[in-house]
Formats: sequence, structure tokens, C-alpha cells
Amino acid sequence: MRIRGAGRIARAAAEALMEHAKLVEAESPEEFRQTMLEAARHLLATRPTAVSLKNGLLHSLKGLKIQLPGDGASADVEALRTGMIEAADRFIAFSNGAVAALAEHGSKRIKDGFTMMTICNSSAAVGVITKAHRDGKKIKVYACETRPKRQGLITVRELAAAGIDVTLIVDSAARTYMKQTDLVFVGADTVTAQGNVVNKIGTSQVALCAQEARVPFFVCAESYKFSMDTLEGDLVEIEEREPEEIADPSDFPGVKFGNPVFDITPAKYINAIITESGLIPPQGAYDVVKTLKEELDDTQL
Ligand code: RI2
Repeated sequence: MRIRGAGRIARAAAEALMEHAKLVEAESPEEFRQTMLEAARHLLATRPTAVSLKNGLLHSLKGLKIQLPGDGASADVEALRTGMIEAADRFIAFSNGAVAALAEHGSKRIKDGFTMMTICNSSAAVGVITKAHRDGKKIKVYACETRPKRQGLITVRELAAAGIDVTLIVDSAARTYMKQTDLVFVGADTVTAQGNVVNKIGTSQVALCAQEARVPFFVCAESYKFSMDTLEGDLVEIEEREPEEIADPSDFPGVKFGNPVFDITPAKYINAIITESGLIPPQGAYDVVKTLKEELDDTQL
């Protein structure tokens, strides 16, 4: 939890693999490969929901491909080390570039005088909003607090520091303020092949309010937040965290606590998913996943 945000988590994992690759001592290419795979699996086990973590690792592990049969089986440890470092570095640069490209596309939907709503702290969504502000548009933002960890506080600090007119609201005020909202921008931890979006708990309620009020609802998600596993039928695991995030259980004898930290917004509530390649309908998620599969399918974790 010290590293938050699906994109940041992916970049931090790639960076960790890169650092590991620099330090690992291995007698043979096979030993190096196994050590890197073990490290990647260790990193993957840290968070279950955001697929950006897995995809960031897979992008980085492409650096081991030079060892695959028929593709330079003679690669030595130093060649693999360089390959890993370069692949992880490429992913980090690609990820940062994707967030910037996405901001460029999404901000075009924001008109001068518009009011936006967001939830949690998404660097992709914040990027879209701040780009519109930097372009000289006069905008306002309602930011949901996002219980229980209150990451909305990070968002309001970031937006206020950028000079944006921002109002912090409690999550249950989303419907009230939706009446004064023109567009909603949220981030994503995982987008399924069917176009449904897994994001911080409360997102689907905001989507429902937006639908009812006819306010366009946009999801900001780089391509590495799309899940290949969901194409094969897998469900996204929703992380359930400890009750202490909500209240002290010892103060409530006999009470059970439920603390799922992500929820699923159905595709039918989403106007468009903003990716680095442009705005796509949620139904376009299938094509993004197919492209990702072509790119990453021969890399295993
Ligand atoms: P960016 C966060 O969850 C939020 O759900 C946010 O919308 C999403 O990641 C995407 O964040 P967590 O991973 O990549 O911090 O847009 O639990 O920053």
C-alpha cells in the first residue's frame, strides 16, 4: 500500500525487476532466467486485482526472450541481464508516455467552464483534468473522498496544487453533486475483455449516478490495464482488506466487516475508455486484449 495507483504499481514492479537484474549473480543463463521469473512471481503476489502489475512484469520479462530456443539460445548471462534492464526500462518509458498521450486525448472532451467528478486517486484521470487546465480551460472538480483509505485526499491536494478549483465531497454525496457535473473521469485497475472496468470501490455507484443523470462517464486506462486472462474466462480477483481500515473490530463485538476495495462497473455505464491510442467504446476492449496477446503471449509468468 505504500505504492498506490495501478500504473505506478506496474512501473514500480518493472523498476524492481530491473534493479534485481542488475544485482543477480548467476552461473548460467538458465539460472538467471529462473531467478528473474521467481522475482517476478514474488512481485505479482503482492496485489491481486490490478492487471497492470502482471502486464508490466510480462513486458519486462520480454528481456529474457533472447534466451528462447531458436532466438539466440546461446545468450549468456550478461546478454540476458542487459536484455532485462532494457525491456523494463522500455516499459517504464512506454507507461509514462501512455499516461501523457491519454491525457492529450481525454482533455479534448473537456470544454471551458465544465465541471468534472472523479473518485480515488488516478494519475491517468488527474492527468486528463490537469491537461485541460494547462490548456487554459476554466474548470471545476468534485473529488470523492473514497472510503476507507481516503485516496481522494491525494487527488484534491494534487488538483489544488495545480491551481484547479476542487471540492472534496464524501462518497455518498456523489448523486447530489452529479446534478452539477458535466463529465466523470475515473481510472482503472483492470479492464476486462468484455469492457467491464474494475476500479476502486465506489466507482460503480458513481457510474450509476452518472447514467441516471445522463452525465458521460469516461474511464482512463492505458493498454497494459486490459486483462488477457479475462478473455479465457478468468474472473478478476477483488482484493478484500482487513476490517481495521473501516473501524476497530474490538469496539463492535459480534459484528462482521466487509471491505472489498475494488468494484466492477459494467460496460453499459461507460461512454468510452480513454487509452493512449484514443477513445474506444468499452466493446473495443476485445481488440486491445487481442493486440496485447500478440505482443505478450510468448512471455510466461
Ligand atoms: P492510475 C487505484 O487503485 C485506483 O483504483 C485508481 O483509479 C487506479 O488505481 C488507477 O490509478 P490502487 O491500485 O494508474 O491504488 O490511473 O489500489 O494512477
